[in-house]
Amino acid sequence: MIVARITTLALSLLICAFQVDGKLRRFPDGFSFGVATASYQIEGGWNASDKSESIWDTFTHNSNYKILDGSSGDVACDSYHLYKRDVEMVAELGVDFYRFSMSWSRLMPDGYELSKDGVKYYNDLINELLKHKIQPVVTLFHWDLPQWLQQLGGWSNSLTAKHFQRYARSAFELFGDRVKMWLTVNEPQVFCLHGYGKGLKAPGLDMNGFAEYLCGHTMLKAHAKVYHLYDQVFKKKQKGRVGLTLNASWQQASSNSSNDREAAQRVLEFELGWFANPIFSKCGDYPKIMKDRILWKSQEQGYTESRLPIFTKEELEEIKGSYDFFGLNHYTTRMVKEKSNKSVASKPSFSNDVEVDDYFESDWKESASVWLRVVPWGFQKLLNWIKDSYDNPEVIIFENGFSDREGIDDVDRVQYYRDYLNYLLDAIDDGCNVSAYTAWSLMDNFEWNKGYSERFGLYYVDYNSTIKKRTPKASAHYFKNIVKTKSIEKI
Ligand code: GBH
Repeated sequence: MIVARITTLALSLLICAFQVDGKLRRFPDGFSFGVATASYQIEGGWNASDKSESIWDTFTHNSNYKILDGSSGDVACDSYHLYKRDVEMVAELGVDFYRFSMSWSRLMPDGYELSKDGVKYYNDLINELLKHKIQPVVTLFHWDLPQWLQQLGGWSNSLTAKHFQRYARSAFELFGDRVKMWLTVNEPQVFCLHGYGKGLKAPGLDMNGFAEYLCGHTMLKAHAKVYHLYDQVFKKKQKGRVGLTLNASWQQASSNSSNDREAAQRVLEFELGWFANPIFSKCGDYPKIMKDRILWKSQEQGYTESRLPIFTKEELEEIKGSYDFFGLNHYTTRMVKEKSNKSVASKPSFSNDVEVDDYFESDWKESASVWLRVVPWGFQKLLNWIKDSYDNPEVIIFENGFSDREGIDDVDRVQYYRDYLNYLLDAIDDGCNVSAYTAWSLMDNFEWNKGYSERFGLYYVDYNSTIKKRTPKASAHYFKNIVKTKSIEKI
């Protein structure tokens, strides 16, 4: 331990020395920094007080589904009890805001009545943050849907949008005097595709080619309803902002041929455009390429209608423009080329609807996650694509980070942040309107299907200790310095 401490110290001194020598680049005035977590990944207390079960409780407790290390978020980082230590860490980092999510089933166990203890927990957390002058940024839905709602079809039932609105209204009423930034949903594309299409994540439905589109349809409607609710009822008094955060990798065409470039564009439209186009584009609605392809494939497969649902005119209008900023989660890049032997699959699927071949370049540095390679230049390209596709909206980065299996000497994470933040600054130089940056994650936590085997934290969590001891890694010292100086060494 002592040796580890000394190495960290040496490492942070080295980082500082490097910064003094190297050329420094400054972040724009007013640029802010934060760190992020999500309820199911850190809280534990899965059955504390009157909390009801969420789909992640059900999913992890059912051995038919696979969490790599057989673990669950039952205890996780125990933030339900240790939130004061979490806030202390956020304060140590000196960041402007802390992005966390609320557990719907903790706050409103049956969807109607509030839980006293649930309300108290989030009040305590918010007040503790404000005591340290840290702004709370709240995600209302980061994947842990109440199980009773799943019983009714979850996000494939459009009535879930109404339930979501009721939950959001309570959150605004309870906490809106102190919370000034709200995210309705986190990464609807991943949630719907993995949870309803591929069956990899909770609720574990593998109704590929259908249910992910139903899920996304309801989520877009739910997001817009909550946006307008805030806008009409709360905004004037509470003066906060509402948006959502979308995931996107950069998709690099493997050649300059029009086939490969179209293939890369298609993936961007299916991954990011699926949710961004209805909200952020001038015309609204799903991207044309999605509507055309899914209709065409559906017909070829013998369906009378498209497997992609259709919005009414009113819905389109309600969804279009339902944002105060563009939230983005970004980690990595893929190479894309046109599929060599295209075919209409008899069994529909999202990936057959997109239909490309993709791969990583072999010299892209690996992380602990198979899906995450270090490709910092992709960040700049993606931000420019967003600028050009959606008329240069204000972008807030709500997640960016690196996974390893290391302890506190996380040199690769330090490098990842250094390189990605440099390309972020390049994007700002290109004219991209990025106003804030959030590191994922404050600390190691329950990494969904990978359990505790992959670590994303700036703080190391010792899961074997009863107090789930948190220790700053080299990257925490490094990030703290960036926040403090508002600058970073040029690479
Ligand atoms: C985010 O998703 C989540 O918002 C956050 O909760 C999570 O902890 C963090 O990233 C790190 O993963 O199983 O090989 O098919 C990031 C986007 C998309 C990354 C789905 C993992 C699964 C790839 N995620 N992807 S695979």
